[in-house]
Amino acid sequence: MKKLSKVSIIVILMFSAFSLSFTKEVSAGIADEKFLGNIISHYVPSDFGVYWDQVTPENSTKWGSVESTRDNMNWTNADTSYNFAKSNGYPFKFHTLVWGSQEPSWVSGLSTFEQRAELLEWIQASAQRYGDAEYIDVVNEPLHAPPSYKNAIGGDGATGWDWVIWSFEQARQAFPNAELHLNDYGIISDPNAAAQYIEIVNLLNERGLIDGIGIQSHHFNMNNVSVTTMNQVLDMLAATGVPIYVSELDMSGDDQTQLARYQEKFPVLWEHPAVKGVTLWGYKEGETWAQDTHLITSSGEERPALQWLKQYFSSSGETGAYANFESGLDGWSGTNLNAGPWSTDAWSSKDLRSLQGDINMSSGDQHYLSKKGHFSFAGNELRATVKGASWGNYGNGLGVKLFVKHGENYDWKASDWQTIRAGGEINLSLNLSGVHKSDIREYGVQFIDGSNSSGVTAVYVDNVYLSN
Ligand SMILES: [Ca+2]
Ligand SMILES: [Ca+2]
Repeated sequence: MKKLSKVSIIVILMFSAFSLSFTKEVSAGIADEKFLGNIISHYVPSDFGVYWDQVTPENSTKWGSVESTRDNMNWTNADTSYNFAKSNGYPFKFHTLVWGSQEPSWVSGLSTFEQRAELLEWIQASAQRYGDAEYIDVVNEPLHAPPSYKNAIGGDGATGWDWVIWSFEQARQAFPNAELHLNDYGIISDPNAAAQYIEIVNLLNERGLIDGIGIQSHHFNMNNVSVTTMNQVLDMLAATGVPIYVSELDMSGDDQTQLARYQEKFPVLWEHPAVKGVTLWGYKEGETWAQDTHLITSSGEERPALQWLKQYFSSSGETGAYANFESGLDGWSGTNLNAGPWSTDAWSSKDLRSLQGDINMSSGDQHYLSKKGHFSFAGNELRATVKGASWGNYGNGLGVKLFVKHGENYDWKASDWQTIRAGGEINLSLNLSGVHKSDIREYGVQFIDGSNSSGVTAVYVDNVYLSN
């Protein structure tokens, strides 16, 4: 077993109940130090621990919720979340100290002197009560919702973000044992916004004040974002060296639309090596903030996206690359295909389905079935089973190779050529020595058409996994 974080070890020691990420931490290398969390509102759902192993209060640790009347603190719902997290060994994120929305209505009318004093009271009272929180959202939405009292705590200043730096300095003193996060929306879908966000991250990082970059990743940013943009943004954020936390994930749609979105996009977030945890923003119908983002219906049924998520966590294997194509493309795509790719029941080497792409053969032409993104492999060998359909003219045979592209220069490593004839099937393996396994950019199967080949055939890939 790979090294586990302190939190993971505590979770393993304390629990016999299974949660998605608990299972993943025990059985799957890619999840060693990641959590899959959710929010708690005013009560703890009885099935929370079945699915989630990190807690963020939805509203109850916002300043306006706690201190709606000046100097009269109401911690009831915050305590519910915190006590549940602590008694179950789940990391707790305090959300949030400084934010221009949902601040107490009485703050904006105070003098700057009083604003600053009240904010310090709020930070210190929070730290006194929740000093053992693992994570603190120190400043929420700096790009979108600066607080009314911004000028009381440094304003823009010489750096342009003096008020954010001041907030993190206060938080570091008040919560010396917590990881301090910045949090905002509109990042995952917008490289320009990410670049602006990174300016703040770098100012904090130069001062040793930031431990995590929070990206909210709500449905209005996630539903239609491309995987290419997601990977671009994640790589930009990762280049700061500060870990990334997906902090408020939701995706909406009818059952099939939501499922497709989760299948395509969740693995991009989860499998990125810089992403250390994912928190979803609600899961029960009627209790999420936005329509059609729920994962469990009001009658208690798991929607397809949640069923898929469970399968993804239970089957993604020991090592970080796994595709069985039983419920979709598993994030794979095709290059130079005649049609596809799609999940098919026409052939399989494991379970019932595989990935199929149709290719038009012409001597020397190349085709690919692969997964692009940013991945971390824990195994020493990549394996897959490949088959060609019985139709089409294979000429002198279809060449097949397993390949990876790794590192920022997308260095190429591939297995030796194997050749298959029409209807042929073969197991491929690729030794990963010399490969930057924590920085995989693409992996899959390359097909090269044999001399004298012609016509359309189908190629299939199944049972992709890493082995030691
Ligand atoms: Ca006060
Ligand atoms: Ca399969």
